[in-house]
Amino acid sequence: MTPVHTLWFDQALLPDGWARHVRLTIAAGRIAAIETGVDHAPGDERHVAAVPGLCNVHSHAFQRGMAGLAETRGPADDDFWTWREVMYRFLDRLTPGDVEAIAAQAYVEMLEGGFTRVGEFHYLHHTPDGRPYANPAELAERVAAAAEATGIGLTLLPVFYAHADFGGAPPKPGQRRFISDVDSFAGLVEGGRRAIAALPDANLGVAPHSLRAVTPDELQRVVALAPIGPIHIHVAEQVKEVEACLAWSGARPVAWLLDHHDVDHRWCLIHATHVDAAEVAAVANGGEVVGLCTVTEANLGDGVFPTADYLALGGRFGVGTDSNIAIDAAGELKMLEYAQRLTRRSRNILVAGEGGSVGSALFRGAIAGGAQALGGGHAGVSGGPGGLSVGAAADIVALDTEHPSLIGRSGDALLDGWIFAAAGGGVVDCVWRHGAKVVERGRHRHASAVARLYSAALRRLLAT
Ligand code: NGQ
Ligand code: ZN
Repeated sequence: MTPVHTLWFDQALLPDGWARHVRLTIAAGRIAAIETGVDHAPGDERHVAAVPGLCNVHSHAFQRGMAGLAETRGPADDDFWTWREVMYRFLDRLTPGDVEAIAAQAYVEMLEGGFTRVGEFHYLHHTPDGRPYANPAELAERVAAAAEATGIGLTLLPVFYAHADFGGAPPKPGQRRFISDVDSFAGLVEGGRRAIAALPDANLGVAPHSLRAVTPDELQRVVALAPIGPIHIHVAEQVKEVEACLAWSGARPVAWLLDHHDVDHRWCLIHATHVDAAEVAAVANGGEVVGLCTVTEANLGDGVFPTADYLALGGRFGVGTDSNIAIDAAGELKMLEYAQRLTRRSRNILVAGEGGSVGSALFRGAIAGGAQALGGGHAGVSGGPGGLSVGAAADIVALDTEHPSLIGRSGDALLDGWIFAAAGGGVVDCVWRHGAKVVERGRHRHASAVARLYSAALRRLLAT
């Protein structure tokens, strides 16, 4: 029998805007009906304010285990590339059990913060000595197990990684756990498909790691392995990367990609940080999404994407927690606006028109772009509309309107209070994922068990 239940909210953010007295009927994990302007009925579970769960378009779950461990200064100037060395040393020793325990902790934190789906950009494929596991998709299965245990929606993005730099440079020893050729990668994609088969509304795409890590020929063949799923790629995160791409091809990375591929709505350009005005316009006028991970981009000293110019041209974006240095959905949206305020020395930038709420514009933008980038909410089809709509997965966040930063507010002001004024969290009250309540009073139902496994893994890893 299909379980059916009803949730009633005093107010809820629907695709057309805030509505009052909203009843959602949930059946088999999906929103079967939406009524507005109705009284609650016996049997309705009642809450005050509902918003759709956000999509986290870009995560490397295992990096949660090294959060805060790369904040001491090295012998010379530190940058993205010295951080990457620290990251490579950390991942060197991870076992499959570690990968699962760390991912589960990361996913619990994502759900507790209001993310209900994650795009896992999964590139840790092999054993510590760089050989495939007996089951080549072992680590994808660990990621899927973490998603299953925590309930988060999973868009698995197996990563193709073959080279250390533009021009097909051979991989470095620190990259040995990532490396495939296109044929063995096709096996990883198939293994990924099997790994997620039992998960509700999981989705599968492919992720060529970056233009550095693939040759043009490999990129063509990897993209062809995902005829319908999302395609994610790191692009133009570092100035050095832009310069290397110019030296190699005469074009900047984003321009090169747009020139050589039919970059459509299935593509998500992660960290399109360093783009010139022509690239901004071309991406905004195309169908793709940019994946902005501003907390990580700040942490790694990447630079600032010209978000205001891009949005003014109608560009679409999703947000991601990437390195998982701090897993905080509202914090990602806040940093997006604050980076613009700091560089432009003005306020209330990423919203069009007088009277517009910045928090609401950011939240709704991230809902739409995130759904497009990860798909899955609508029967595994990339590009679903997202949000609380009939047929969508019941991925719902109830806000604690008694939080000091939300008191006395309604509608968009709740989003502004959450995003800008509620440092330290505490705003997310309940989260339903695929219709199941996985977070209550801000706490995931398996938080303690997941934390125990995480803590055992971390103690062992940090002791060695
Ligand atoms: C990653 N992370 O794959 O984890 C990358 C670093 C690289 C970010 N770009 C490695 N934030 O890009 O080579
Ligand atoms: Zn990344």
